[in-house]
Amino acid sequence: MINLYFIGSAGSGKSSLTNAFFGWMENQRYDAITVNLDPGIEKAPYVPDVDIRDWVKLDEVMEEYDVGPNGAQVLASDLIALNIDEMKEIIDSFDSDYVIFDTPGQMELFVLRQSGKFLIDTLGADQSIIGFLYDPVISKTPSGFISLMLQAASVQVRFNVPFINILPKSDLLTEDERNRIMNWSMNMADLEDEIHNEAPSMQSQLSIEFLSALKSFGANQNIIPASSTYGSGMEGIYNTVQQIYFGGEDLRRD
Ligand SMILES: Nc1nc2c(ncn2[C@@H]2O[C@H](COP(=O)(O)OP(=O)(O)OP(=O)(O)O)[C@@H](O)[C@H]2O)c(=O)[nH]1
Ligand SMILES: [Mg+2]
Repeated sequence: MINLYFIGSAGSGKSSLTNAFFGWMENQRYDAITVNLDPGIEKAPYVPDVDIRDWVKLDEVMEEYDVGPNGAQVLASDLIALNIDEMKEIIDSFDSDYVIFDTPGQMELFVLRQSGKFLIDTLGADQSIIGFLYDPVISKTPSGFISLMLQAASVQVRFNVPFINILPKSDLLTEDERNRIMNWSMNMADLEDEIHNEAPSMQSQLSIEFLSALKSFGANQNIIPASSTYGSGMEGIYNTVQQIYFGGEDLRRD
């Protein structure tokens, strides 16, 4: 069983990708289920097989604890931890090859608070993989892309499980923009050149320092362009996950 977590900033396309990737797997007759971990999700584009809202609902937390939406997000993410054992039992009962997790909109709650790490560890860190979503609009500029690389690195440090980089909503980018971003993810030297070409500033100096740290961290790893709207990139994601866990071996179809 592989646990695949889609993590990314608010609105980066996690829920849509959960839906698109699950749909693709189903089409290929692979065995997968979806788990919604977002207690505040209003309308999921898919019907989750396991839903955190069966235990914790954001609007109920707001009412019960008399807190606003942001306080409720914090509380809810801690409350999730209390229900993990029960959730694990249900997930296990599906005995599925792939479990696709849609994580909460507020990425920092899942990444930085104890509950996210506790959840991944309890459900099995040694069978987990994180798909990190790079917001396509932010990724267009060198400094934006570097900021996202830093964010990705901090998620990687936090969870310490295999990691893949995804460029979601790639249909919103021109082919040139897409190629440029894909090249940056592989060739940090090109990214550095672009920053050197900018007018020198505090920001560009910082970007270069960060890049050098990212280089020694080994952050250059190719990014997989995907579009949930057009269903593209799903095979790339699947092949990369299989490569990491099974050396490229295909799943048996049912
Ligand atoms: N053009 C395009 N739009 C997309 C794609 N995927 C998602 N979107 C749109 O982007 C917006 C956010 O998508 P979601 O899937 O809800 O993103 P999310 O990361 O789950 O959002 P939160 O859970 O609120 O943080 C929605 O309006 C989607 O319709 C895509 O591949 N292409
Ligand atoms: Mg969502």
